Amino acid sequence: MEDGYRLWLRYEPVASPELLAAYRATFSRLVCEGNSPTLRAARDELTRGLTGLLGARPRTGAAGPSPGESAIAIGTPDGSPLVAAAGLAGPLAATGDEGFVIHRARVGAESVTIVAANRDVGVLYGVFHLLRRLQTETPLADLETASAPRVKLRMIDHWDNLDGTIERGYAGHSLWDWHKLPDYLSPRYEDYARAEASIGINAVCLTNVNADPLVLTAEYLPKVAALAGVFRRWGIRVFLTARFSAPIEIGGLTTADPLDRGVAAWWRAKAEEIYRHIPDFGGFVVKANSEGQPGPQDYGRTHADGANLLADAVAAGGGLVIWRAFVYRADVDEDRAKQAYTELTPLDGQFRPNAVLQVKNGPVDFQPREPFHPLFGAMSKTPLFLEVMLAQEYLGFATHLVYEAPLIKEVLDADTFAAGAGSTVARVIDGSLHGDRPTGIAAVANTGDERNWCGHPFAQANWFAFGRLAWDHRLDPAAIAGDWLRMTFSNDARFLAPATAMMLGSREAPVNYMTPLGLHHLMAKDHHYGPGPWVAPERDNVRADWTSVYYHRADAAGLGFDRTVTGSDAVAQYHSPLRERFGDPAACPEELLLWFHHLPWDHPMQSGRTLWDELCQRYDAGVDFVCGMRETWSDLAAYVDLDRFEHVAELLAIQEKEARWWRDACLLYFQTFSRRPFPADCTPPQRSLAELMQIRPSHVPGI
Ligand code: BDP
Repeated sequence: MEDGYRLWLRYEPVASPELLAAYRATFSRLVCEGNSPTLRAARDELTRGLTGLLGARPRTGAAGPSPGESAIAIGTPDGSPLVAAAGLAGPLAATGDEGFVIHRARVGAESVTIVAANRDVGVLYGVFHLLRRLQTETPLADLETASAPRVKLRMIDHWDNLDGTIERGYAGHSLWDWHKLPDYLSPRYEDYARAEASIGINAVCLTNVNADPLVLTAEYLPKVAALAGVFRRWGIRVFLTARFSAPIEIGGLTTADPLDRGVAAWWRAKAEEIYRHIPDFGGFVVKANSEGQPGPQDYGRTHADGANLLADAVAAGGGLVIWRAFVYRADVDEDRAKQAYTELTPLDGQFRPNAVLQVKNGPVDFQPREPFHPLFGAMSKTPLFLEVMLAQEYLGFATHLVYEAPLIKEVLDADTFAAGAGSTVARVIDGSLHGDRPTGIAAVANTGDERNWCGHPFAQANWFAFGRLAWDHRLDPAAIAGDWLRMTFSNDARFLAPATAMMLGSREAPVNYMTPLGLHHLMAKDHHYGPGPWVAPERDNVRADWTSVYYHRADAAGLGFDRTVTGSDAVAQYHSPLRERFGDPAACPEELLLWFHHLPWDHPMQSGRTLWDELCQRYDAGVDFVCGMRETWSDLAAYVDLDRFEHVAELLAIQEKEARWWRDACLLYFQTFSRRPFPADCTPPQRSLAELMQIRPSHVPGI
């Protein structure tokens, strides 16, 4: 049964007879000189992959070739005489610690495909690359390549709690069985690490940003060390979240003041203890003074003081502190979208070299669409990592098919204009704009212990695409979708074209049926599932910046958040020419219009429609796209195994129902302000607003 457990690493037999014959002749013998745990993982993966793809296990050993056979050799010049003799010093020089070269060479009488790297982990990545190329039926002539990652830290952040729940997790419970660790090592840990390595992920933060200090205790560190021990051979370093008040909670101190010497000594000793357990410990991820978490401001200190305290503690071990820029305060009434910039930009230049700021893609919170975070253009002296979210907290959870690569690519390609045109977010985070520094990109995981890892079969594509973009942000979302579909389902062109089109359009669909034209934060309170445009401070007894009305500002005059100079002036946080472009309703991209402007209901749109009519049209377009996905998918039954076909079909039916729920709730609610009829071509809502406001789902996952 195809249950999705194998992800994109299925290694099904190559379907094309010609390619199969060519691959068989080329990869009949496997040579692996060297014997580290990582090299063994690479060798075993290649054996497994070739056996599945070619239907025969490659021969191993030093025996010479039989006529018509050729070999594949993997290794480093230091560990493998064969690789050293292949004369790859030139191309290898450009591939760094993690890159690789795949090259066809003659060695003596034999033609050998060589997967070479400077370090064993590069060999592992090269093997996965080669297997992907074979899975996607690449002609032999196109296999030659040299590749190196563009950012150093490619990280998955788990928001997993020690009790097994996952904050914003929609695919079951945590993969980490803390109770049975360190003695029982679930085989799934290895499968997880393999999957991460296959897409180039080299760092994993195990624990929730809303952190429990327990993970830093003597009871838990051996458990962490056991996981790190499994992950190490797959090139993965482990990070932990650090609760800022841990010195009080588990250290018995009376303060966590970052300038207190006792506190600094405590963190240093704690870091030393961690490094005794995990010599390659990556460092700490920290959420501080945000949404009720403790932090340096509790002692009148700055975020830099806090980050530097922890950075000094892990410096000796070669660790990093990843300080999250997702900070905003309950006691400040500045536009929430502005607060991180206001607080953090004055600190540029004050962070230790091993402290980085991790910035969400947009200034509010992983909404279906946001403009890029203005911090990316404003901290030239501080290394910035990009944080995106794979778990679909604001994208329909694991029930909606939403391919996120276009969203991630949109922010990577966004031009900050920090140093003139071409200063893209990608160039900020890969170090090419501001010079050598730690570089990285992180994603909030969408995995859990459900059999298929991510809940929705298509949610696996987001995990896959993130890894690929983290390795090379220039890749095209369509090409990544194509690879994933081929590896996960089928190489048949009749399947690939419609399925790729469906995936590519699936990002704009929730933007339209949830929050079109720059609207944002319209979801239900707390669990964030389903629409709640009516959520308001008094009505729901919640702070203003956690409500919908704070963000959409609907009134009789119009809709949207005025962030121009007449409003919160958030546009001023962007460089010219963006601040002028965003600040002018005639120049602002329509997809961000209501993010930056409060506009009359009859504001003329590019289509010639009024704002109200356009809003109705966009909500309808979102629903229509989901209906179209259902039709497309039903036409693809012949190419997909029944289990996964039906699973996706049923989830798409839920998605359609929920897209209608979003559209009807939002349009009926906004109509109470616009007081305009639905345009003739808009599908009239089936239920009343009162009825829709009554829907309060219980036990929603992931809180
Ligand atoms: C929000 C989530 C919340 C997280 C927070 C964060 O709703 O659960 O703790 O982000 O990133 O999206 O810290």
